[in-house]
Amino acid sequence: MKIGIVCYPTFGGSGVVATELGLGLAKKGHNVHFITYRRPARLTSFHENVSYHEVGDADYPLFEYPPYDTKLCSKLVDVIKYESLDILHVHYAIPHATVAYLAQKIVLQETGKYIPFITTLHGTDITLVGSDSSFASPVQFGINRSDGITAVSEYLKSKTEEVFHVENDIRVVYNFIDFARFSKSNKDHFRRAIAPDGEKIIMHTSNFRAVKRADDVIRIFQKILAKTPAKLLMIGDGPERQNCENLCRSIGICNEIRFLGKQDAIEELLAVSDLFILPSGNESFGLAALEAMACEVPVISSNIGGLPEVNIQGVTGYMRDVGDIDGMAADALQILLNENNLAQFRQNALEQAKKFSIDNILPQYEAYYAEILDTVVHKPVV
Ligand code: GMT
Repeated sequence: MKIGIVCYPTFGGSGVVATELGLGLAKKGHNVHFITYRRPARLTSFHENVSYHEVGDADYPLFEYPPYDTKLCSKLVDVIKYESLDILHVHYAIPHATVAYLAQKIVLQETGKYIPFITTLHGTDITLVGSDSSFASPVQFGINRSDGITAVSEYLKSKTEEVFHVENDIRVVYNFIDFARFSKSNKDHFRRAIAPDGEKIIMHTSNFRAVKRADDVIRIFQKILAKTPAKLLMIGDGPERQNCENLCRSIGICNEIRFLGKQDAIEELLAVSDLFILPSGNESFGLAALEAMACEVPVISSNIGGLPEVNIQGVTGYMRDVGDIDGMAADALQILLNENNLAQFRQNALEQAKKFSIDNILPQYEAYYAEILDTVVHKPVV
């Protein structure tokens, strides 16, 4: 199949899922074309069957707000026509679903060919931004005009159906993990550098948006630190990072916390971590938690959104209500203070992560593409 993938190129979850999906499909012999405004963060080298089409700037003095949607649409039309795509898969509804619809209509008018598009809903496109009334109409329209819709958890499917009037079935296809990359490796030299006196290593990764509640991580860590020697790795960057740095300075625990910024090889840091904390105010799936579990790191998380579909209470970690810092700290200590307990949680985390192996999930996307292409053959073109 010739597949066009539209995504945000950032370190955020939707971009990671889109890129790993494209690379996985290319490995299986499909031709994959990534279309976005910057090289996707996880597309770091040459891959057979993979092309990248950059959407350029719409730079003209008249444009106080450069019309990215129009530039993207124009690039989509070009790639669909000249690379003879079979199907388009757009990740994150805003603005990709409506832009794909427009491109589809332009190509149909210019060539008579109907190219179906699938929209994958990732989370904040529905929960935060999509339900903001100023975005709602185009998002609902884009969802309903998609030839196929997927959501990354049962929670997100229900939430979308609750917030929008959805005319078609939404297929749940979970986030996935590639064990060829995410599995525990021996990085003892990292452990010695980070925690020279055998301290426990706790980790958080995110884009430091307010929804991630990264400041809760620091407060939970402060309580852990009161009971056992530990180090905290804060990975990623974003709007709340400075506040988090200020918080750890004001409570005087900076020597135990390292802000490492954006990192490419997260798996090497997970390899030396004992616990992962994700106290988000909302999370449609929680890919970061799955990556941790694949590397045998138990998870302390909130019990919100799709997290209960990933983190199993008392088995792979623990969950608490959003903002329950005391509860999360107590659960963390419950795991960390007993080596046998920690070993069991590590093993359980790995077993649970295996359910989301790329080998199980990628064929679900391939089957869905085939199903949509088949439907389109039998659908009257309008
Ligand atoms: O976590 C973010 O805010 C980034 C966001 C994105 O779309 O880039 O992530 C969302 O998509 C991920 C991949 O499907 C999910 O694993 C995350 O749970 C989801 N984030 C939220 O719902 C907050």
